[in-house]
Amino acid sequence: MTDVNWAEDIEAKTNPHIRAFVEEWAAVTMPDRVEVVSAADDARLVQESLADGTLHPAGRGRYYSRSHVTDTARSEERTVVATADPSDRGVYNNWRPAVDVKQEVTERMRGASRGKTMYVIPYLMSPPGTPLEAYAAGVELTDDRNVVLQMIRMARVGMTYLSNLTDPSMFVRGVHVTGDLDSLGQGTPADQRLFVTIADERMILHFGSAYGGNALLGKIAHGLRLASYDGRRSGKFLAEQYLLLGIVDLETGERRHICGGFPSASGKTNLAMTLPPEVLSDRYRVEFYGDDIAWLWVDASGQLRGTNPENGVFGVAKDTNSKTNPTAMAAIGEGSGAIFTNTAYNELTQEVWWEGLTPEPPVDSAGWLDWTGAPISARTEEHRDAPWAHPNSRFTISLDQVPNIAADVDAAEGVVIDAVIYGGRTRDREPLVRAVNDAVAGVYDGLTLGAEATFAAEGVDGQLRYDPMSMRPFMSYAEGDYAAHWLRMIHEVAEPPLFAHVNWFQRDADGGYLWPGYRENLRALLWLCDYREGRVSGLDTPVGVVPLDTELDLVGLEIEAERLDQLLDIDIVRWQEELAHRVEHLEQFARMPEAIWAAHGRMARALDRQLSVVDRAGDSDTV
Ligand code: SPV
Ligand code: MN
Repeated sequence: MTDVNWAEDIEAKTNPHIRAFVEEWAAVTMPDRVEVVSAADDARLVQESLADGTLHPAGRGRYYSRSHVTDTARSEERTVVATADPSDRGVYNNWRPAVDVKQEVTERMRGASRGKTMYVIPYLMSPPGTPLEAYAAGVELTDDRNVVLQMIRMARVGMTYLSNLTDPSMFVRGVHVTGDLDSLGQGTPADQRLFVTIADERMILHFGSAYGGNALLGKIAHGLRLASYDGRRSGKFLAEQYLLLGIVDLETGERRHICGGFPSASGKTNLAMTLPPEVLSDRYRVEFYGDDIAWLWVDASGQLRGTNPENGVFGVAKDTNSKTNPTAMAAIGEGSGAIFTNTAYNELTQEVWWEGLTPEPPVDSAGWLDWTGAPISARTEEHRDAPWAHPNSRFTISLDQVPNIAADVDAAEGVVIDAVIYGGRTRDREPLVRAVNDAVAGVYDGLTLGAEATFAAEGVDGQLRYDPMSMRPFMSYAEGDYAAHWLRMIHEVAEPPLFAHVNWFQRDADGGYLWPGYRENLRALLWLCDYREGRVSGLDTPVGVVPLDTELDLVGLEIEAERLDQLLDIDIVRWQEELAHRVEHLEQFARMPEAIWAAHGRMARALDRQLSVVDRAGDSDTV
C-alpha cells in the first residue's frame, strides 16, 4: 500500500474496528490506494468512471456500463455458505467448513488488488433506527469503482450511518476482489470464482466477479444469506427474498401491506411496482416499498412488521416497458442517476435498448452496439438473431426515483404486514388466487413454492422446480431449521397475516394466458384484502379459499365466465399428483417440523375426501 491517507479520514479513525478490518484485508489484497466513500462522492466517482470509459453517458443523468462477457449473472454453483457448525449444512446452501473455505478464498485474493484502489464502503441495510439496525451495518471493501456506484444506489452508504453503532465492532465484514476476469476459467472445472458467506463470523468474501449479487455484498449476501442466519441465531427476525407493497383505498382510507415471495422470472419486480388498473385508479393507490428483500419482525404488541433493507432497485431490463412496468419506466428517466448494465447502447445517440422495450429493435442500426460492445451493423448472418441486450441486463436506481414510493418507506417502525403471498409460474392447477387461512398451512405453502421447470432451470416437465419461500439460492442454514424458525416467529404474532398463493400464468388449451396479468393482478390482491376484512367469504376448497366469481372486482375487464371458472378452478387429481411430489421435496430436508407434515397431511386428507364426494356424485373431478 503506497498511500495510507484513508487512515487520516477522521470518521474511519473513530471506529478502530473498521480501521483494523481495512488494514487486515489491505495487507492481503495489496491495493495501491485505499479510499473511504460515501453517497456524497457519487458525482465525483461518476466523473472518474466516465473519464476512464467504465461508464458511458446514457442521456442526461443516466449511465451505461458493460460487464466482462464471462461475468453477467449471479453464480449459484460457486456460492458457498460456511460456518463452524456442520449441522448448518442444508440441501441448497453448498455448506462447507469455514476454516477450509476461508483459507481457499483468502489465497485467491492475495495480491489480487495490486494496481487498484480499494474502496471502503460503509453501509446500512434497512432504514436507520429500525429494531434490526444492529444487524444492518456493514463495511464492504471492493476494488471496483462501478461496484461503489451500484452500492450507493442500492444501500445507504456513508460512515455517518455507522457512527452510532451500539457495539462498534458489530458490522458485517465484506471483502470483494474482482480478480483477473480474463483468466478465471468461469464455468469450467477449473473455475476460480468463489463467493463465500461465513455466516457465523458475519463475514462475506467474494472473489472473481464484478456483477450484481456476486459483487454488491449488501444485497443478497448480507441482506439475505447473512441476515437470515442472524435472524435465526438472534431469534428476532426473518430475512426473505420478498417484495413489499402497500394498497391504499382512497375512499375509505384503509391501508394494507402485502409482502411475498416469487421464484425468478415469476414477475416479482413488475408486481412490486404495479399500479392499479386504469379504471380503478381513482379508487386505489398502490405504494412501492421494495422489489427484492423484506426483513420481518414481531413488534412489542405482537404485530408482524416489515421493512425493505435496500435503498434501490437492481431490476431486470429485459421486457420492461410501459405495459409491463410503467413505474420502472418512469423511474429510469433522464436525471434519475440510473445505471444500465449490459443492455444495448447507441454510441451516437447515447440511447439504451433491450428486448421487449419496444416490439422491434430500432430500425436504424447506426451507432448501436450489442451488450458485448459489438456493432449491430457489422453482424454476420450467423449472429443476425442474437439478442442485442443480455437477458440478465439490468437497471439500477435508488428508491427515491420510484414515483409511487411509499411516504413511510423509511419508517423506523416498518409497516404492519397484513398478507404474505407466494406465487410461481404454473400453467395449470394453481388458481388465480387462493387464501390459506391457517398460518402454519401458509408456511407449508411457502415451503412448497415452485415454478415450472424452464430451460434456464432444468427439471422434469410438469413438475415444479421447488424454491422454498423463493429462498432456494439464499438459504444459509438447514431447511428444516429454517421452517422451525418461521413457525416460531409466526407463533409470536398475535394476529398472523393472511397467507395466500397467486398465479398469473395459467394457460388455455392453445397455450395462451388465461389472465391478462400486469396491472390487472391488483384485482386478486383486492379480493385478499376484502377476504381479510370479512367482506367476502369465498369458496372453501381442500387447498384454500378461492373467490366466488361474483366477488372479484372485474369492472372494466372483459373476461368470459368460462375463462373465469377455469382461473378459479381446483383440479383435485392434479393437486393429488402435486402432493406426491411435495412428499419427495420435503423428505429431503433434515429436521422438517412435524407441524409442516401435519399441514401437508390435512391438505392430502381434504383432497381425498373431496375426491370421494365427487366420485359419489358421479360429477367431474373439480370443485
Ligand atoms: C436475484 O438474482 O435474485 C437478484 C439479482 O436479486 S442479484 O443481486 O444479482 O442476485
Ligand atoms: Mn432477487
